[in-house]
Amino acid sequence: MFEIPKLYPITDCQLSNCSHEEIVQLMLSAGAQLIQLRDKDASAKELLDAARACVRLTREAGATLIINDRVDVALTSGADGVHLGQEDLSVEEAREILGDDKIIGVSTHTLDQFMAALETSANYIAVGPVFATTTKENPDPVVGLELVTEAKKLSDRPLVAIGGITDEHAPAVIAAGADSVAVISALYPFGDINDFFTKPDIAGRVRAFLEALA
Ligand code: TZP
Ligand code: MG
Repeated sequence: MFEIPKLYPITDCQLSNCSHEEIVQLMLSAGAQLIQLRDKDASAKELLDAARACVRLTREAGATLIINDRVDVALTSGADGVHLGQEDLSVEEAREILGDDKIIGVSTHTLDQFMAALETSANYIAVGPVFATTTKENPDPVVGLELVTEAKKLSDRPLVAIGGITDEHAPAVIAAGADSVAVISALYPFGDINDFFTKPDIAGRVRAFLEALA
């Protein structure tokens, strides 16, 4: 079974004013072991270029890189896996393309979706949003820590919680049953796309999460 690290930071170029490569470098320097590259606006070519650069960094650091949405980019870049939503290829379709050695994660937003994901070969299952989020466009309704606890009762499959998680909340999310917390906005505290000079202290934020979860 995939030994999932407690912290699962996700890249966001808009919120950070940084390239994926810069973000990944900062996350790795702070000790992140599992990182997701997420970009809903990039073209396939842009995402592939970013993924290749980030794969070099995570390989060198012995860390794991997962690509959001794009099975083709995950395969071609040599990333460690892909993270799928309910509207992406299914886990088994992605498995056919990526093979048994790659990590496939899937997002779920209800108990029914979680139970359906248990029937697949997903290496981890995410549930959320556990708290209100402003990062995702058209987020599903907040599921609360209740779904985390319910899901954990049903299975030992690595369980990731996502949505509005801060370093203050993170220990409670793990206590509720999550094996890992996936985080976006709390890593980019001054996120402001109009300010091209301010860069958030991403390494400092990752360290704060790792300390809170230690
Ligand atoms: N899926 C459910 S909530 C969410 C995704 C991708 C966004 C999480 O971002 P944040 O900023 O940590 O709430
Ligand atoms: Mg998706």
